[in-house]
Amino acid sequence: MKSIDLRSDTVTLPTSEMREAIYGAEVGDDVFSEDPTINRFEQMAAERVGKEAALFVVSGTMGNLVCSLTHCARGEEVILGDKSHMFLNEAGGMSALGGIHPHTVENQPDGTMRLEDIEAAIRGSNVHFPRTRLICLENTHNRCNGSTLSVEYIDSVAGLAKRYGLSLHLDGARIFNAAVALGVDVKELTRSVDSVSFCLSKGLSAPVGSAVCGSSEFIAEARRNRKVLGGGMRQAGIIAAAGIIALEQMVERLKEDHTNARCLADGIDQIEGLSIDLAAVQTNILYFDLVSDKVDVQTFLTRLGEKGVRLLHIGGPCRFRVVTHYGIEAEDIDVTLAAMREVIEE
Ligand code: TLP
Repeated sequence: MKSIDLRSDTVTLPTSEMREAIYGAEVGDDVFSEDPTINRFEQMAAERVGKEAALFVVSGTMGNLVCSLTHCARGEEVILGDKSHMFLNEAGGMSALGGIHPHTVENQPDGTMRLEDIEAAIRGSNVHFPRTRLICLENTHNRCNGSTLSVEYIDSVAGLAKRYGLSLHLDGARIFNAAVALGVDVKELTRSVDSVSFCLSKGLSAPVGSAVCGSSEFIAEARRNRKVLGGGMRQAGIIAAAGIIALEQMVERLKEDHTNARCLADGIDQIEGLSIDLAAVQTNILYFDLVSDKVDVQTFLTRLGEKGVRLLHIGGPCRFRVVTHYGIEAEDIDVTLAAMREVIEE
């Protein structure tokens, strides 16, 4: 029985091209900036998102943390969504390690924060207040149905940030999903942000790694902060080699994941006992609720697991998240839907 693991796109395995690239990677000491594969990857990453420079980091969490530390001094404040990954799922790293104060603003179901809410959260000059320094966006928005932020929206937040002398960071863990879903070049989505981090080890299937991109000056300082965190690696080209393949070969195929998610959502919508907001599904992440009185949440999860289908129980008492990715084929969607039907009917 094939395991259909829909818990996350982080479970993706490296392709054979990645394994070969890893095997053959030319390497050196990256703390001396002498790893040719890392240097190539960083140049490629920067070009891809239209920034001057890039830095290879081990994870999305490290990428966001390095950016927060680079933008903000201790006691300064970051405005970010109340459902953002940086706020909910990064172990409070910015506060724990950077003394940075998070100020949350409500995320709308489409992952945006209202401009007026952001503006209201910006602090005036007052001895009692922390100083606002940074605004963070997330695209696609994990907890808000994997929704995309449009170029216009990002530019409008950037305009607001500029007016108040603030920086703008984009958690672009799945920025290529957003670009593919919106049909725009990824550069459009990053053109007005000061920094962006994106992940290689989600839908792009590399085993490890993320990139942080921004101006040369910003990346020089970010490199220092990565070192502070113990993230200065030596022959790191071994892992960046897979990242190069990820950027070269794995971006366009993300649309297959979106198609599979759409088929899954349509199928879930047809199952009595499950409830889904179809209009919210835009990329490879979807959420649905179990509303059946025939089966409880734990039994639903366990029985699906016995049939080889794994999901995450997250986001609400009866809510589940499903993420499609490389390795999940169209026929797996049919198997998943049949399993869901059986578990509710049994
Ligand atoms: N998200 C993971 C879990 O942490 C929830 C997942 O399975 O979706 N930004 C966003 C928007 C993310 O979704 C994630 C990971 C990260 C940052 C952190 O990336 P990693 O796991 O590489 O530290």
